[in-house]
Amino acid sequence: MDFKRTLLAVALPLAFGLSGMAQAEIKIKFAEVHPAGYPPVVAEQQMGKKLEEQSKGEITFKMFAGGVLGSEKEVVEQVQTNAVQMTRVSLGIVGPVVPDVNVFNLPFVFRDQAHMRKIIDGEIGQEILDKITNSEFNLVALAWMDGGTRNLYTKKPVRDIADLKGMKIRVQGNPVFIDTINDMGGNGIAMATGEIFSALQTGVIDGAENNPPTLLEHNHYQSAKFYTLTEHLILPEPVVMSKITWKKLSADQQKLVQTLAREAQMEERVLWDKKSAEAETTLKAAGVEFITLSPAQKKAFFDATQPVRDKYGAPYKDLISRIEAVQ
Ligand code: BDP
Repeated sequence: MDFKRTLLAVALPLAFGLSGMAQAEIKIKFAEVHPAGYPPVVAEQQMGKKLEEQSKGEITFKMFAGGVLGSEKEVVEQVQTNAVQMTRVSLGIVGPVVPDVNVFNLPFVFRDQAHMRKIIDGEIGQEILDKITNSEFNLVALAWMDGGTRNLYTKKPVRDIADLKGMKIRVQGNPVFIDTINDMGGNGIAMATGEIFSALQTGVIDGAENNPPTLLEHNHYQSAKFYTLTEHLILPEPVVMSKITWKKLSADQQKLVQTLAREAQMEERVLWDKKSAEAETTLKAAGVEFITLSPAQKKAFFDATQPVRDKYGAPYKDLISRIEAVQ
């Protein structure tokens, strides 16, 4: 037995342990597809800062924004294996794995953004988070980010639903969205967020659909100058943690993470409203035409997508009635 080595092995950790800074036990890498400065990114960073402070250094937090760790789908896979510990993900990506969440992915299921916020802040919002947590997904869903209202943006104007006929419109990889666009008369094509910019430029697609901050910050407006206010989707976005990390946390740490994620939910919407208004101004100044639909024209989009609500909403009739009942 090498006595000296044994002594070192015992003495070293002791020395480090006593030398001030406690070693962080939990390191959180947070992946975001959006760039720095984007509302959820800012709210998540604030959450991370509070987490580091309030856990007294037991937890560290680092943001990886701008899609550097991969597409949302790739990131979710990494969170499942704990290669990445946290992310915010669009419900579009979660739907194919946890079909219950598709209730929120149905076109026109929320009356407006205020209605959606009421739902995510209340018991239905918590139920849907729990569905994700209790699924085989290996994630713990902690809170919701507001992802605004999605509208169509295209290279040629869509002033009426008939104008959409045959247009190739990018959607997230979820059959609900493909059917939605197809039923509106377009041609839904699934691809990752990061591929949209060049697909628009090369003409692989004729348009896409998203909120004003994404249209601006992902530079899609450089090719798609017409923004038709269909308001067909209002998608909230869960903040999730790997179950592997979650189980490593003490009860107190779990509570802290949960509380701070919920605070981020409330903080983000203030940033969201500000950013949306700014994005609208900037987009208009850059030559994007915002096309408003008359109630009758908007209803045409609602009516066209009734089959989607019928098909995917059928197993969730009660839940949909409860959503509608929330004032
Ligand atoms: C944005 C969402 C983001 C999605 C993106 C998309 O915030 O999570 O990845 O849309 O459609 O609004 O790909």
